[in-house]
Formats: sequence, C-alpha cells, structure tokens
Amino acid sequence: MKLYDENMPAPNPRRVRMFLAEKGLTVPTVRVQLGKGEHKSPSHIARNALGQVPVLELDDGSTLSESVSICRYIEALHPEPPLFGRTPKEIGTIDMWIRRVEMQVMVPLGAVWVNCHPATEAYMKAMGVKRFPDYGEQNRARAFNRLEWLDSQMEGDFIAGDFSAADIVALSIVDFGAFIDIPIPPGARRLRAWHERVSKRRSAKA
Ligand SMILES: N[C@@H](CCC(=O)N[C@@H](CS)C(=O)NCC(=O)O)C(=O)O
Repeated sequence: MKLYDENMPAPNPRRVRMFLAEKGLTVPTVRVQLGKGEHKSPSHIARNALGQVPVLELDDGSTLSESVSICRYIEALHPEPPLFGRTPKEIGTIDMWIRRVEMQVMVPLGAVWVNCHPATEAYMKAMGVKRFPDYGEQNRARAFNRLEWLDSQMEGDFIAGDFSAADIVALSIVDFGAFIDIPIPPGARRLRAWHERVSKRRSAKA
C-alpha cells in the first residue's frame, strides 16, 4: 500500500494518517504538493479523477479515494482496535456523527475557504473558478453556529461514545477551522475540553 498524502493544514489526508497511527500501522507515503498543483497532474488524476488527496494505492495497483472510505478499508483489514464501532448501534451512531460533522461543520468551513480566504484567491483564479465573497462570509457565521451546535450535542468524552473515527474526522475539521480563523467559539466549553483531550493523543501528531 502507498498513501498519496499532503501535509497540514490539509484536513482530509490527516484523517488517514491519524487512523493508521491509532491502528499502529505505517504505510509508505508520497507527498502531493497542492501548492504546486501536483494534485491536478495527469498522473494524479489517473489515481483520483477528482484530483484530490488522500489516495490509497493498493498492492494490486488499484486506488481508493475519500478519506473516510480509505479508513473503512483499513478497518476491514485491521479490525482492532475498532474505530467504526462493533455493535450495530455503535456502527450507526459513529456513521451518523461522521456525516454530521462533515455536512454541518465542514461544508460551511469549505465555503469560507474557497470563497473568501486570502490563501485560495490565486488558486481559484488559476482554476478559473469565480469566488463569491458574500456567500463565504455568510458561511463564516454558519460555521460558528454549527460549532456551537456541536458543543451543545457533546454528552461524553468523545463525539460518539468511545474514541472513534468520528473524533478523527471532527479533529481534522475543527483544526482546519482554527487555521482559517474560525476557532472553537469562546462559550463552547465541552467542545474545547474534547479538543484538548483528543489533541493529546499521539495520533494527533501524525
Ligand atoms: N471528500 C474528500 C475530500 C478530499 C479533499 O477535498 N482533499 C483536499 C485536500 S484536504 C484536496 O485535495 N483539495 C484540492 C481540490 O479539491 O482540488 C475526502 O474526504 O477525501
């Protein structure tokens, strides 16, 4: 196996690195530098038609994309420790929270990133994609609101019961939010405590 990867602050490849670290696995990695447009090169498009990272190349030469799908593949090969749940209820609950953090929190953060963050201005222009700064700003407010909502939903130490893939996905998103100046809101005490707890894990450095 080989992981086509990119360094922080890219949130999606980080999920796979963290997942592998939690499983105690290492795989060779190849850096695909987004800043240099390497993800849109013909060789990378051949790996992932969307021209994104992460991509996992399997030993038979075929490829898998989508960070959560790659993690599921790894879990199927290496079930211990289970990070997508063991019982039907755990499996459903973890899946629900992965979808919620991606759709409720990551979607507005992504809209800020591509529409009004200075770091993507030149890139979007080079890609020929028009930016809508007002839309981006609306999503900034939405992202703060969704982080507050996530805080209101926190019941225990982790997002979905025991530590799971939902925490890995959420950490990648919350840290990306901080990188684009959308930090955990001041009143979100439970989310902040969760963030401190999860950030202390060795895998968070992966
Ligand atoms: N849903 C995908 C998203 C992948 C994604 O957006 N990756 C970013 C890096 S964090 C990327 O490659 N962006 C470049 C682009 O979309 O052109 C996943 O979970 O892997």
